[in-house]
Amino acid sequence: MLGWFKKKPKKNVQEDSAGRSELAREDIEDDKSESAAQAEDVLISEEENKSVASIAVREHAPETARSKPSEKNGGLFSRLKEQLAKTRNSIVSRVDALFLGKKVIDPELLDELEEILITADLGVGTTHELVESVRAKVDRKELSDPQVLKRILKEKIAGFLHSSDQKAELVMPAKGPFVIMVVGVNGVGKTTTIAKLANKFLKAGQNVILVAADTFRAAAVQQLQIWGERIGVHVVAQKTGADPSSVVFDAFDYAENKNVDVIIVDTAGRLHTKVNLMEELKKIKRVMAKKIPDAPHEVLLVIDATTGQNAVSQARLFSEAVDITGLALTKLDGTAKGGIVVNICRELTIPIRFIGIGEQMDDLRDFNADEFAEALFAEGES
Ligand SMILES: Nc1nc2c(ncn2[C@@H]2O[C@H](COP(=O)(O)OP(=O)(O)O)[C@@H](O)[C@H]2O)c(=O)[nH]1
Ligand SMILES: [Mg+2]
Repeated sequence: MLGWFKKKPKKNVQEDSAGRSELAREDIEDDKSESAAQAEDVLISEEENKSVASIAVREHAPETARSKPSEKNGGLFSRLKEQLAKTRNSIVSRVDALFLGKKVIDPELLDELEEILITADLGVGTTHELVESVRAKVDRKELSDPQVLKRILKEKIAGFLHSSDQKAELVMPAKGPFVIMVVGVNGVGKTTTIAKLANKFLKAGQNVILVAADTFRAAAVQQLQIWGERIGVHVVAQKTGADPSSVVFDAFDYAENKNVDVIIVDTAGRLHTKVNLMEELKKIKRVMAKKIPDAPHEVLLVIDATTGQNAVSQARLFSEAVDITGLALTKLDGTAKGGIVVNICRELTIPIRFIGIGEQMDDLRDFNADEFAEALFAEGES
């Protein structure tokens, strides 16, 4: 996802209402706007703040330097491990327990392994494939040690996580704003994810605005406005009940005049019974394209990892209506069902762009398959 922050060179002398875009990359840490600084007092600890700024700094870094583990990355990785502890325990600890006192890997043990993987929400197909590959190794007498089994599981799982890898990073348009339409059912974490995402762009020096196109609940518009104030970004909104497409239209007008780099659009997750959500989302998309031909450049579906397999059906449903281009999986910190990430990577061809691992600003992470597999199988701590 760093691609998003890399593609568009930051403007050095570009004015925006908050004066934010004119910050040179080097200045990001110490030259913050007042409102952003205020928001950080509340939301972002000093360490997190540094890591967010590192997104912008990494724009300059060569590939090799970026992939080298640093103390800062170490800190970020510990947090990832810590936040994935529930899922890790539901897989690794139970696999360990399974082998306790057992000398042979028998069919009964493999059945139990299957149950563990299903409970962690890896899905039936994924689990079956994993267990079969373990069974084959047992049959060939290549496997008797739980450590080896764990290694095989880790390798296979990492392989699945890579299956939705897509080389093509999203390219921010050279001209005009980058439009992200965020969709998903109510309560999955759309608005929160938007705030975290906006903050990332902000830290990378982009001029961001938010659009309150979830006009169906009074609280929704207000919630986005509160986030906008906290992180210091402009929110385009109309009153509750307004036509979402008209709010989007307003926002695009605003963006034209203000040199906006990124427009993030919040949408409803449920409508009044008579209005069809998917039809409404399609309409919003159509309206966007009328004003900015390639927009939306990204349709980001937010899904709540705690809903397990339901997440996969949600992804399919939304995909049919609005061509989802990326996924954000939230609440991985609160669930033992984080195995859903593996299943989604295997079942869907939509890349996971972000994972939400907590309520802090920096808890929206770029999804990295290797890092995720590593964190799932990490030993000892947290
Ligand atoms: N623990 C945790 N909570 C989250 C995460 N993302 C969102 N939430 C919480 O989920 C709830 C619903 O989020 P909201 O953004 O209002 O969902 P929306 O209805 O889709 O816009 C809020 O209480 C958020 O704080 C996450 O990654 N981890
Ligand atoms: Mg919302």
